[in-house]
Amino acid sequence: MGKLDPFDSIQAPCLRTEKNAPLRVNPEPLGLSGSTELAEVSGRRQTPSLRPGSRRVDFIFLHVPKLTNYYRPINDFIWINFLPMGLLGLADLLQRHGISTEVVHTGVEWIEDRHFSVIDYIREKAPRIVAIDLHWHHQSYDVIEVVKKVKAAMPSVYVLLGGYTASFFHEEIMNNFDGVDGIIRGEAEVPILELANALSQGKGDLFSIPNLTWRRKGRILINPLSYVASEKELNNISFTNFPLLKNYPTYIRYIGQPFYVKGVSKEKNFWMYSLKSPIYHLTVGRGCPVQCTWCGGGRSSLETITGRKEVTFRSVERVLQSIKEAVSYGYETFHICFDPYPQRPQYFLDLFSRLREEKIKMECFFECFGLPSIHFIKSFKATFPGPKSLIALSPEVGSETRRKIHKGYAYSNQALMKTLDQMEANGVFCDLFFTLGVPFEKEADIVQTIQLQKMIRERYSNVRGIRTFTIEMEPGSPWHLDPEEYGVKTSLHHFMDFYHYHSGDKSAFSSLGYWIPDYFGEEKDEKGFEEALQKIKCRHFCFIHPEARKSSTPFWGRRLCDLSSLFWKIKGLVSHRKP
Ligand code: B12
Ligand code: SF4
Repeated sequence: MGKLDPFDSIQAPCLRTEKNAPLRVNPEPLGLSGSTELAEVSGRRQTPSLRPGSRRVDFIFLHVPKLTNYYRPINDFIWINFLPMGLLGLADLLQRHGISTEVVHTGVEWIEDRHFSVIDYIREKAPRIVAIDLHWHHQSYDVIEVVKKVKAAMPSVYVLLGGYTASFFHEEIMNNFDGVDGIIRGEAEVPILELANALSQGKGDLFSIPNLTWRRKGRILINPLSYVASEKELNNISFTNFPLLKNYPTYIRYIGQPFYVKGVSKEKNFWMYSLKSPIYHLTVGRGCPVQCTWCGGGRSSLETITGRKEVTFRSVERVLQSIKEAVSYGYETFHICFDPYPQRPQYFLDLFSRLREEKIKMECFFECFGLPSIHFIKSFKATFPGPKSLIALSPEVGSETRRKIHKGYAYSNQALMKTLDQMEANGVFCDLFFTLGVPFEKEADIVQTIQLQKMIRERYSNVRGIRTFTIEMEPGSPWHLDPEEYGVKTSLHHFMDFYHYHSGDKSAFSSLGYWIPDYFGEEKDEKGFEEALQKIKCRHFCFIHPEARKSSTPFWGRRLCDLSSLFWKIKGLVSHRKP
């Protein structure tokens, strides 16, 4: 810890006088990010047991998904079921430093026991800190409701939030919800450890804790955003201490999609809606060097939200170790959504070569941020020859002009075809992702997307799925920061807008949070825009398929949607007749 007189460090210009006005605290002069050493991690460890005879824990992480959602083909569902990929790393870090820690996923608990009370559970465990991730904006309402309940039941518990959405709206959240004691913005390893240590020592002054927004005598204080994990620190984090997560076998086996259909059992969710292979989200590194217009995690958004200015990779050996550990917990496929330099694949060539050397047999779902090189394609095939492995490409739209505006790593349709040819020639399966309803797009552009999809479907037998999703308004993305520049209208500016927006059963599959006034020329509001887009989506882009790995043509997709809807209606009638 730096030896700093905390009171010297308040920046004068930010000393606003009104109550609740935030104070910004000066950067720690000694270089804070190195002040707490993250202990070395070696191999797979057993979870240290709690104090003998004690059922207490010091620290509870809660993951609270959005519990109420509706979409016609799947009826009611739970959304945002994946933990933030860094969350188990935080829990493990605390546990390793002698702070007994547990992670509770309220969605998993709902699956296991419909009567589970998170408040009773926390009361029984009597932690000093309850930390809730508010990473995805969809969680906004549900997380705050849990905050209110925890604070009402246990006023002395320190309630902490973190994750991208909490980070972006930190000041507004603290101003509006007294129950939130602190928010760690951006990356949290060193800050969370320092905070947990400070609170356990009864320290009230938290000036030296990086990235923390906190309360002191009725004021909100904003410490500098000075901690971003270095390569060394990322290498010292263990992301696979699953036993810290309550009911982790259920998480590993049954949380295979961000959505979980409420009306059927976990086994049926697995068989009907998942990819039927437990999928591990592998942390390869952090950061993105480009900025897509819709993304709240591109270069400039990350700099604002987390202070990260560059891309950092974990070492190949550490990633390999995570993979081995994930396999030992029953994962069969790993998902990589980190591809900062698509045309410079050396890191992945090295990683794949080590996987081959170690004879690790897993499937891989790789989301390419641009187009993969031929070396990557060949190496991918050699490493993942299995039937479930694939490379996902996201051309997003058929129009090259629109693609160039919106996508960080844009490419021409010709380059896309060439890549698909190479993938087909090497026997690599592919999933394609598209969107519609983006700024500057016109109805005529949609025709280009339809034609491109049709051509790909006819030409490439290795393309297993073509899926089209609408995009949502993401906090901190370029459209969100400057909707006018993009000709977009939105009601989602502030945290409170997201909070109210997500208090109903709006579904991420059909609600966008914005509308574009001159897109069709007739629609006058968000609802009209969404309905018009949904009609086009159903008619030209429906992809639902009885086999979650595959996608249908729109004609068969619509038939399945009608059938599913009938199924839910009958199921509803039958269950209502039950005494
Ligand atoms: C990899 C990734 C995925 C992966 C893995 C997700 C996962 N399990 O975390 C997959 C593909 C599965 C995915 C899915 C989705 N994603 Co995503 N994803 C990303 C991506 C590309 C990288 C994320 C990353 O690097 N994380 C690493 C870091 C830094 O975060 P972290 O380690 O998990 O957490 C750190 C901090 O956030 C913080 N923290 C996290 N939790 C907590 C809790 C507490 C208490 C504290 C104190 C701190 C804290 O500390 C951690 C360690 O330092 C980002 C874009 C980007 N470049 O950032 C989008 C992004 C995060 N995803 C986004 C979205 C919208 C989604 C989906 C909703 C998309 C969809 N419609 O399906 C789903 C949601 C899935 C779910 N939860 O069920 C948005 C989120 C925007 C927002 N603010 O809401 C982003 C920003 C992209 C975008 N389009 O804008 N995603
Ligand atoms: S490539 Fe685009 S969508 Fe992907 S993380 Fe970077 S900015 Fe976001």
